[in-house]
Amino acid sequence: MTRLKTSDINDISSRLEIYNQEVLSKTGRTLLGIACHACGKDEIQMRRQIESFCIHVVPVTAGQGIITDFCETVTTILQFLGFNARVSDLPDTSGVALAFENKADAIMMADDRRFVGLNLNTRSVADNSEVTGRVFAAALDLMAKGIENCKVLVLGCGPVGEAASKTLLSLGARVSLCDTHLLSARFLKERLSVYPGGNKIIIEEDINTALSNYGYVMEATPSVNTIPDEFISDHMLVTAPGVPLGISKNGCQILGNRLLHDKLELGVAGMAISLVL
Ligand code: PYL
Repeated sequence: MTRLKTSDINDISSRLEIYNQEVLSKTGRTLLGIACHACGKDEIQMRRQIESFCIHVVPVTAGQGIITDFCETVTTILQFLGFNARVSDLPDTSGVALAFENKADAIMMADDRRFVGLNLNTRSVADNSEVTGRVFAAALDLMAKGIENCKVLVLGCGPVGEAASKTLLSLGARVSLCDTHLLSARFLKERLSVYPGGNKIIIEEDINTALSNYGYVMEATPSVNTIPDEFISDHMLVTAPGVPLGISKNGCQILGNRLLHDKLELGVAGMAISLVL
């Protein structure tokens, strides 16, 4: 997993309204709407519940330590969605204890391995990688106005690509996998074979050849330039949860409204909604 830098996230809070409108124009739903779509929850009902849902975002000093603006940005995204969210006054163990003592409904926190949401009442865990794959797959379904029976190329067979593939299969898409490590693609195909449609998964061994044959792409790799400009076709739709973005600035210009990418917003929205019963 790529560790975010402050420079990756320090403009998110100030651009949330603009980004929400951008997401709405690309998918027909807002950040909240996509998160609800991904979690199979009713948006109207969620709006009623989230105002009283208290989330403490707890800084974690372990490992490489705190990323300046990370907890503040997560909290601002949650508040934008309507949650009663705050950054904990204390980090680590003390912050977790404070959340329980203040009867918070949930905690969000991240070390160098995992970024999770924890529902303190139900004990449910929302993992950022899993949820991010799910919400970006849901977003692709919305952008495509229904992904059922469509061929989708999933680039990157890590935790995000795996979650995205499971969601795409559940939506009836025809999933193909591609990874620089062929074994990763083979192992994921094996794990997905138990899901409906999983036994029809194709492994694409050459990404550039593959890109010319797919109109729908999920870019879930931690690499840059995964999708070279010359392989972007004029009807391609791309959702890209991968950090850093695997498409060049020029590639982003070419794709325009046909590309959806962010580094925290959709994943945080999906985590929070998945924590609310
Ligand atoms: C959650 C992000 C998405 C991509 N990479 C993940 C990452 O950067 N993880 C590390 C997060 C560390 C947060 C730090 C803090 O400020 O509390 N422990």
